[in-house]
Amino acid sequence: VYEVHEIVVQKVGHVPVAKGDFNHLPKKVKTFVAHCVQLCQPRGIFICDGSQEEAEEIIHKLLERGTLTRLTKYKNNYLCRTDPADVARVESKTFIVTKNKYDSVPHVREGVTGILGAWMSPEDTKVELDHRFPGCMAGRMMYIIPFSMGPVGSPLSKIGVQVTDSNYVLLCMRTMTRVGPKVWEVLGDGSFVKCVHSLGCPRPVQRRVINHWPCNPEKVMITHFPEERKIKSFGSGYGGNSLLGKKCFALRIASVIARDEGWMAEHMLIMSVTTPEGKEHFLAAAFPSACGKTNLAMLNPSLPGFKIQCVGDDIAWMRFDDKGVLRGINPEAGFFGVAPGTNMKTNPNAMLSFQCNSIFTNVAETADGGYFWEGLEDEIPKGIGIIDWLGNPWHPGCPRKAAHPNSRFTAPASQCPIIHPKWEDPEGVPISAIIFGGRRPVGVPLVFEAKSWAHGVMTGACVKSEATAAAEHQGKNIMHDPMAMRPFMGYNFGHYLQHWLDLEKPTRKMPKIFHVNWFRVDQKGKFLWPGYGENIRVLDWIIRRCEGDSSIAEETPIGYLPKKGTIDLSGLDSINEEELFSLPKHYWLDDTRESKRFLEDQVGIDTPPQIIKLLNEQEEAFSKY
Ligand code: SAT
Ligand code: MN
Repeated sequence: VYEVHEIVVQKVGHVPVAKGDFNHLPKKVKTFVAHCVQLCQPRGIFICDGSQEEAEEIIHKLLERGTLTRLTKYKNNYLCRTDPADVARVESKTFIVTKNKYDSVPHVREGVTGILGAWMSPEDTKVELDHRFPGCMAGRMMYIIPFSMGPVGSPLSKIGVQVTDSNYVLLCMRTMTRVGPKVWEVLGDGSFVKCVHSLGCPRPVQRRVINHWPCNPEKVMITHFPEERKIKSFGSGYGGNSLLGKKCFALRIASVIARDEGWMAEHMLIMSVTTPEGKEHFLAAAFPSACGKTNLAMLNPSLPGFKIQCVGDDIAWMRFDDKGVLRGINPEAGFFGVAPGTNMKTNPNAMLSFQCNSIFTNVAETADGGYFWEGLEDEIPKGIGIIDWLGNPWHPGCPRKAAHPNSRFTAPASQCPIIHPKWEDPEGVPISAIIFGGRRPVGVPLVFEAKSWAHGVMTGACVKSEATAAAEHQGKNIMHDPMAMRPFMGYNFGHYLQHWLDLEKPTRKMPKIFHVNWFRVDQKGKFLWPGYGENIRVLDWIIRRCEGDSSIAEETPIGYLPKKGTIDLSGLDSINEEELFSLPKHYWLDDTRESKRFLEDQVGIDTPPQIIKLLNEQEEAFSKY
């Protein structure tokens, strides 16, 4: 309920303010909003206050229109089916815009297509955006969302303001970030990241709206202006394309801010492990999208006496404090996790996080008003009717997938039963180790430890993984995904590697760096490692290394590997340790040369010489291995 006189009196240009008080916004925000209004021509302006009533109002509207369906089995859970043409991040239409091309992307070898970010010139971008944004919100409400990445007011946090014409996006932003008037207070005259998002579907619509999900797949374009700390995203309402606080701000723009200010914005979970002796360690881990970060962050340990707590499942902002300790925060406030595969066995803590107040996008629905996806077969009533993510009847054994492989749950992090009591600590938590990983069916052992910080940076630069459904890529090919940041780089990847190398200082306690691979298979294609809760056995070894146990590791050309018998395998049968930890000489010779070629092709003269030197040493070591 808003005051009637405001509707009548307050206008920005010709556009009425439907909710909120425009005059009380910080000056820079007013200028920004006025510019967006003039450009996008919405029918009204809705200044969000983050309140519960506001959420109810938005949910009501979305239910009425049919974008959301209530999942009656739970309290305040909703299902959303998107246009099937808008289901994942669109990497091919994602650009970084800077005056100088090589601020954004490395010197790629002639004739090779760069994969570490795509640059567009300011001139070309202007032409593209001028074809899209003018009048793009006609007939739609423009929501103004003040949000904080990280606890509101924390010295490690940053503020953004997103305008969007999607109330689904507003609803998700409320879960994924911290939205509310307190943000205006903290912001004051300060600067903020400007986030402009439109579905690209002005009314009257030109394109048939499918599933009550307006979007414009043919014209999707996601542009980042790191120099202006600005993001403009058009045409998609899904995930990383539209929740601009997430990958666009917290990774692409923040990595540039981090470079300038001497910290790190990374695609990493943060978790704590408390050992049976009661010692707690915080770990940060980077895996490509849809490789099990959420599962690891909320691991349910199979070994007795261990306790896991979750700080974040996707993004870490980390900074060395004045004592030289690396401190990390989770800039997000919610989980946007992959649904398929999640069940009470693989990730009970995630399951318990989304029993209420959550949104499920592109999952299937059971006849009793529950969610369903691949992996929940044993957790739904036998024989119950199922409607798939496209709205068609579905039954077990049906060749089609019930849920889209990139279907997601959006849940408040505070609802996670093992959320760490310090997850909102403005100081962040001290990071003991950084872990890289990917889906590597052959050659790569379960775990190894880098020989030094620089060697760990090289290890991160060589991360590869099987493609997943998180973006538009097809098939199961192995893709390079250095530092798990390939789709999220905000600046020249060579400069980024140099930034990592430069973080090492004698006064700093550099975290140890590890690489893990839960996905190695045997000759028959069977996984060699059970994964999930059993991964605690690997974390246990990692922690003992962090505590300085030198008796459990032996040096190899790729780093330190566990000595035989030093990973606790008690209670597990038929683990083929030999195969799980083998370092096939020819595989690694090829792999090392391939990694070098990758850097030569993709990063060229921007590659820090130290990284090449370490790879040369590795190659030489394997040739004698
Ligand atoms: O769509 S998102 O980018 O938010 C999810 C992911 O790919 O990790
Ligand atoms: Mn991610």
